[in-house]
Amino acid sequence: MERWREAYKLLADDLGARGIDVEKVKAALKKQWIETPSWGYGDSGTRFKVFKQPGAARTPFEKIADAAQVHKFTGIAPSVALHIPWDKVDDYRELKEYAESLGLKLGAINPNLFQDDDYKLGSVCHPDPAVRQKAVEHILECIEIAKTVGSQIISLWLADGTNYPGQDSFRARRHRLIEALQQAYAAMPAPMRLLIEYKFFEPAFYHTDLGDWGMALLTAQKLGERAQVLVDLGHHPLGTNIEQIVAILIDEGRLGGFHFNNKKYADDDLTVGSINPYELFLIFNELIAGELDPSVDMNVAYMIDQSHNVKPKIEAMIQSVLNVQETYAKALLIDREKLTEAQLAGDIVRAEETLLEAYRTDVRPLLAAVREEMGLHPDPLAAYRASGYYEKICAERQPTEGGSSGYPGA
Ligand code: PSV
Ligand code: MN
Repeated sequence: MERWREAYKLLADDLGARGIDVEKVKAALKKQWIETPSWGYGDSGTRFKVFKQPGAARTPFEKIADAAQVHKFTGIAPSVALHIPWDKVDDYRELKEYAESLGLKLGAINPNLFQDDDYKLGSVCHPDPAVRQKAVEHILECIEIAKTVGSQIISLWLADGTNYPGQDSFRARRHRLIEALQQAYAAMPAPMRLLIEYKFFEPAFYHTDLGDWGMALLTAQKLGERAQVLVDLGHHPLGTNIEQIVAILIDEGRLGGFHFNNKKYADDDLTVGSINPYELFLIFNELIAGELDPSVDMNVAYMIDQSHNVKPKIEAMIQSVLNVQETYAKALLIDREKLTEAQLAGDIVRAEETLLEAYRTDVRPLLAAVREEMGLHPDPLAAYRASGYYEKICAERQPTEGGSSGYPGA
């Protein structure tokens, strides 16, 4: 018998003894859905250098083919986010059908409001109404694409901000932002949602127009119920309590989505769970608490936002999906009754130990069992490596002149 099967038996017994319904945990794991980003599959770099990768996807079709590999081996990454115009094609129906032929859906549509010369002073916050109009029209174009491909999410990240004190008026920019987004929101048919992402600096270094979750939330509230906040884990100052932000957004019914990644310093695009796995666990603790609370309505899109410059892209994406899965599995093992009891009794040590008991559980045999029940190989990364797909794309795809994700330097 394979080692993991024996380990699973022991673990299932142990979880049973802890009062955990293993079948319920497995059912939740089978339903997990993590979207991967098209821009994670093409060549990309920093402003210093693009290290081109053999076999990197060069077209939207190739990006989708690579995303399909991630889903094929993990079983829980059934959609891919698009970025327009990086993923612009003549026929979006054809792109959708191609994705579907590989078992994928097209997910969030991300407008690009930061790479045109006109956007030097901003997009929807720009002082010139003509530039703002251009930005709004691009969002409207993305809404049309979303309708065509059957996507229900417009995911908006703005590079808008200023570099120098006095450069522009914070409040005037805010009014322009709200006015523009109101126009876009009005064009979005239900149940399409607008996810508003925030980031505290970069590329603007003095102020960002959507600098934190408060600014994003206030903006969402000015638009309507289908405007929600997107939390990108790399977009907070060091030391920020992200799990608390998540809890409050859930409570307000405004947590719309996630961009998973990890940071050591700022928006580093490191592999999710690679630097601070316990933080990720605490975030999932809040998410599961929200899911179990009938008084809140949750519809959260879980997405990865990572562009790997030096790791092989498909492997890095599989690794990332698995890290999220493992963390979710651990958080599902939290004994919530025990936690609430300890909290109400003021038993701080017991409360914390309840979290740690789940966090310290080695869930790998459980995940292997789930994968086997889903008809997957118990070790997705090893199975991908053995599949020959990487060798195939290296042989088939000759590198492009520039990069192909559209990312800076690319
Ligand atoms: C830039 O910071 C960024 O990484 C944002 O997180 C967006 O979500 C992403 O690019 C795609 O535009
Ligand atoms: Mn992001």
